[in-house]
Amino acid sequence: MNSLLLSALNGRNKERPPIWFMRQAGRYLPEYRALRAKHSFLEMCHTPEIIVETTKLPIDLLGFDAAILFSDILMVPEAFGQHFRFDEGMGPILEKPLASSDDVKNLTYVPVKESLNFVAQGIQLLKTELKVPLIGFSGAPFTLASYLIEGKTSRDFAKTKQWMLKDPASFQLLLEKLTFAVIDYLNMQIDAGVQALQLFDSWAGILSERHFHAHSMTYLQKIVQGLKDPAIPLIYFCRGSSLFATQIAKMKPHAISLDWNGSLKSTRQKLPNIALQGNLDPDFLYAPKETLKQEVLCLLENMREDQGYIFNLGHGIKPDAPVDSVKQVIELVKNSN
Ligand code: 1CP
Repeated sequence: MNSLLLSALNGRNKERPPIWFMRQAGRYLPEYRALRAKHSFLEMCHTPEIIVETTKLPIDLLGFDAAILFSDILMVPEAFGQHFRFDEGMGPILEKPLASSDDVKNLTYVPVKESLNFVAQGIQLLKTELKVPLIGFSGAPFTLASYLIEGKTSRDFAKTKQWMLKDPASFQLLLEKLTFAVIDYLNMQIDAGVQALQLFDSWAGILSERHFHAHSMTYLQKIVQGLKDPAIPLIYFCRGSSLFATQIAKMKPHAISLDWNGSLKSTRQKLPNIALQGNLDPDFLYAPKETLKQEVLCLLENMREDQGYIFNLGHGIKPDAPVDSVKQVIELVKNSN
């Protein structure tokens, strides 16, 4: 069993850093696209055997040190009867986005063991097959709320922010309902056998510092406290994490996944006792080989002998990223001793 990730998450890795990429089980892989040609994205997320097959693709083909469960953050809304569609080239679409405080009051939660049991089944099957740790995940309440309100990908999150400012009570109720579901969902994944968890609060970085505390950190704290096994490490990610790292660390997740705006080295100087993950700009995967190499070596040098460092991108890999660049990065990290 490859245990580099778990050692690093516990700040005790004396070997080379482990490497995995956010969105590693996705469209940049021709083998993913071949599977996707046969099934809709939702069918893939809902079928335990396909969850297993897709999760394993980047491990078997490229040799990452950890697997992340193939699923989507927009499964949790299904537990409230809110089903997203994933149209080709459009991203997620919700038929009837939330529009009033009554819509929030009327959201009824069906426990994940009933509504999302296919995720637990996928994890149980994966456990018997993987030789690397399995990372489970959930979207964080703020980011899930923003999809439920906007109904789709947003550039400025205008509806979400306006709701948050105009009707803070129902916004808070929405975040509380989602927090309850997220805790239940992550605990189901722990029961099924994941060895680490990542919380994606992808869009919380649009908030001011005070609102980031109120609408993201408050709920991160509840989630950390609500997990049934504190030995299962939790990684927190948002765009903006390098700006908010000190605030995030106070909530005591095991690790912060950093975007590429800040430097790993200066974050480490401020925060000596938390694992750090990141933070290659995904656009470097399109750079000439030598440029990419210099950037990766620079990140590795800055974190040399750091016992709590995990190599990753600063955000998810894009659908058209060249596979050869991914292979090059993995090789550089694996030879970095
Ligand atoms: O058409 C297709 O084949 C679907 C493409 C796709 C894939 C492969 C989507 C739709 N989601 C996923 C998988 C996925 N999503 C994983 C799998 C595990 C992995 O390989 O990492 C994970 C962890 C996610 C998480 C996710 N979904 C996030 C958080 C991560 C991040 O990048 O910030 C978000 C914001 C989503 C929403 C979503 N789902 C799919 C898309 C294209 C999007 C993003 C849309 C947007 O930009 O708002």
